[in-house]
Amino acid sequence: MKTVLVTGGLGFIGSNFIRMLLSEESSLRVINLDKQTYAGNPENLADLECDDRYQVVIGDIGDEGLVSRILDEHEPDAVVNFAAESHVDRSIDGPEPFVQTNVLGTLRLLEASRKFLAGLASDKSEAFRFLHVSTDEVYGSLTPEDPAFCETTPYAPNSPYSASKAGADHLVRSYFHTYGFPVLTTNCSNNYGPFQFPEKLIPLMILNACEGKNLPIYGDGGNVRDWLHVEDHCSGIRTVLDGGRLGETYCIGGNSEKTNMEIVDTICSLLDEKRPDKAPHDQLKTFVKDRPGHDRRYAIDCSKIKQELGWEPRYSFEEGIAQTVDWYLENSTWCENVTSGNYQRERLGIS
Ligand code: NAD
Ligand code: TDX
Repeated sequence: MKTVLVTGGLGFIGSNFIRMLLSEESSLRVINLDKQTYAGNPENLADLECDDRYQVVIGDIGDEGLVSRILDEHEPDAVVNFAAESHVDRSIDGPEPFVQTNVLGTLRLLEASRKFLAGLASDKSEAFRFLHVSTDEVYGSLTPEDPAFCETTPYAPNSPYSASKAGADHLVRSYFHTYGFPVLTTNCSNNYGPFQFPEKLIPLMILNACEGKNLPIYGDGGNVRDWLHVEDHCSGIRTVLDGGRLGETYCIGGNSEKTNMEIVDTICSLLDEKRPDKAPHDQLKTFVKDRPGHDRRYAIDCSKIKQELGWEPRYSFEEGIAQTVDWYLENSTWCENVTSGNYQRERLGIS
């Protein structure tokens, strides 16, 4: 039986990844190390509570002693690192936790994993992989005419969030070149889909629109992101874990560039169909002050992962966004527990 240590698996993408792994392979065990910050929600994996192939450990990737104990006890075949502070606006309000977790935490996770690998028998150590999940934001911002980001685009991070992710990516790279440590890195575009915390654009707009609240659009609404359904991101990570070349980075994207205004308009039209009593939802659109240092455009050229490993996104944006709106409408208990803060009651010791 293979074992994977996933970090940050109570968050949006990590929880989708764990569910995908366990549904695809019966002979797999997953250990989920998660600090359970505000972004870590145990309800994201409530369906796995009784699955004895799944175990969660509440703790910090920056706690090297804890990470070493988990590695020694479970002897995983791979580590997949999702754990991070992930929201750009929060990084502008307070950069320090981003450096703590994204840079220092990643370093400690790397260091514990490197020491663990050194003690493994050669057959097991040859198969071991450390996959680091990163973002396209490390490449900076594009003009409308620029070609899309690819693996050779120079790093030019513009926010404390992207700077901290860039720092982590460089450390991961250095472990391959310095120690021969078997790393893989993925740099992905904006994700959307079930279980995303409603501080990010798409779930925020869906939930605000349902509640008749304003839909805050930063600046002129013309900023462009390349949207990828979370299940496609997870299948891309799986593909790289299984077949990626050691030390390489792989860009993952959705071939789906949209302005923020297009995203909000699409969500409003879908809600007009599904909740006609509250139409037109687009009357809630409100222009607000722009995000400082707001990157204008991101786009990913994912031809490397397609050509080398045969990966392509399965969802069109139209299918994915309709499925996502339906998911938020159908999962009102999850949404209420997140918006009320109830999902944190156990963590905060409130009965
Ligand atoms: P998220 O904020 O939803 O989840 C992050 C998870 O990490 C949470 O469960 C949190 O409790 C946990 N965590 C935070 N600090 C930790 C620590 N010190 N130790 C252990 N666990 C910790 O984030 P997400 O959107 O699921 O993103 C996951 C990863 O994917 C991140 O590394 C992010 O940079 C990257 N990424 C995200 C996107 C996106 O669009 N969301 C796109 C590309 C890459
Ligand atoms: O209320 C809002 N209004 C608005 O106009 C919010 C929350 C966002 N926006 C804009 C800012 C961005 O141009 O929407 C766009 C998307 O914003 P976010 O959802 O905050 O995502 P972004 O800043 O693009 O970063 C996301 O994608 C890359 C994730 O949060 C990162 O973790 C990932 O690395």
